[in-house]
Amino acid sequence: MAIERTFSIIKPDATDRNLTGAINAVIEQAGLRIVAQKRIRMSRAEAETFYAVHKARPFFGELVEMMTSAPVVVQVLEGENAVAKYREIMGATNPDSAAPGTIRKQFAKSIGENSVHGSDSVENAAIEIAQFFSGNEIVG
Ligand code: RTP
Ligand code: MG
Repeated sequence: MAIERTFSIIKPDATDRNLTGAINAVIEQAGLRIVAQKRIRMSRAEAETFYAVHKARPFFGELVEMMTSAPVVVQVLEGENAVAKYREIMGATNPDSAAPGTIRKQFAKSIGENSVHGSDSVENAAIEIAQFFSGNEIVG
């Protein structure tokens, strides 16, 4: 099994409800290690860059508004198959479709306010990590 790193965001709807610790407990219980973490207020430019792939989608404006509306916690998670494992414990984008026990099933409010982000590939994880962390902030 490959040891990977993935990029995670605890989104505004979750920080707003004081759920950082509860979500981190799910992450750690799944065997993923939080090797970097900081609480930031995402700027509009950062959110637009981060979600640039969704620029043409009808929900893009709403998504940028949401991501900049309150603090987020950005994280690097490390472990075996970290990218796929985190997507699995996050659950489906829409919490109504998410499997029982997943973060989104337990905590998400809606398809937009869905509590967490996780990278969808090892390649994108590296790009996303580099957007928010310098190498010396990640301690494996
Ligand atoms: P993420 O990128 O945040 O980890 O989520 P994901 O892969 O499960 O979903 P994706 O399709 O990449 O969508 C990115 C985020 O955009 C918001 N969204 N809103 N209103 C809507 O129909 C809608 N669809 C997506 C969500 O916050 C989603 O996580
Ligand atoms: Mg995505």
